[in-house]
Amino acid sequence: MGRYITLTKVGGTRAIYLCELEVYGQGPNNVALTKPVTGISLEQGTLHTLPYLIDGIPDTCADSGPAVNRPSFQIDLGQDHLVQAVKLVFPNDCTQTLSKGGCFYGNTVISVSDEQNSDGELCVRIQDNVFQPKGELILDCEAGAVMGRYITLTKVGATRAIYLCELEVYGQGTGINSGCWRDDLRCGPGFPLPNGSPAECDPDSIYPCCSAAGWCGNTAAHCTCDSCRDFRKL
Ligand SMILES: [Ca+2]
Repeated sequence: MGRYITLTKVGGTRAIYLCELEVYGQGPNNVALTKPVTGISLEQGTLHTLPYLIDGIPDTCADSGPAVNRPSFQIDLGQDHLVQAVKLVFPNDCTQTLSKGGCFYGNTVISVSDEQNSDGELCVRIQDNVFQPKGELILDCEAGAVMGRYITLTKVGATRAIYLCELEVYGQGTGINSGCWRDDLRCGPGFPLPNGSPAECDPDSIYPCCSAAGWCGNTAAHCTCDSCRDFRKL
């Protein structure tokens, strides 16, 4: 168990020359990563920032734009999940985003539902309108876990916009995926779907290509190598 992987040539005097160091293991999966996200009651001009909510990069933030009534973000997990916890990642510099309501997260509800544009069942409520400085907030669902496909974050009764850099969701899928790709971002013949066919990569996500090693991604090693497959072109 650990976070950092170190490769060392012990006692060596020669340099290290290596083309790839891959690591395999298990950790808690953010099941919201790269999933489709929509804004409810948002202005069209701010919709382009919505993917920043689920791109896995803490420095990119989604902005719901000018004050709107009851602003919401909704993530489509693609299939039912038993959602156990969520993590909110806030902007690095709240003073730059106060005018956007960047770090105030009181009276905020995170819910799980089976239907789009529906609040569904409560996962967790942030009661007090507290100032959340830079950093993150990890919250367990109050009832332990809630089953559903759509995750909705709503500022109830708010007139301030939402400005949030990442909404991570932790839970377990049911194993049933309506698409041709897997939640663990593996792909190719070595990583089949439940029906036995090779897993693809979601062409509408930020990881649309399958590498020779069987990982969905977006670099040249995923998209343009001889044995790579770019599912946006298929
Ligand atoms: Ca982000």
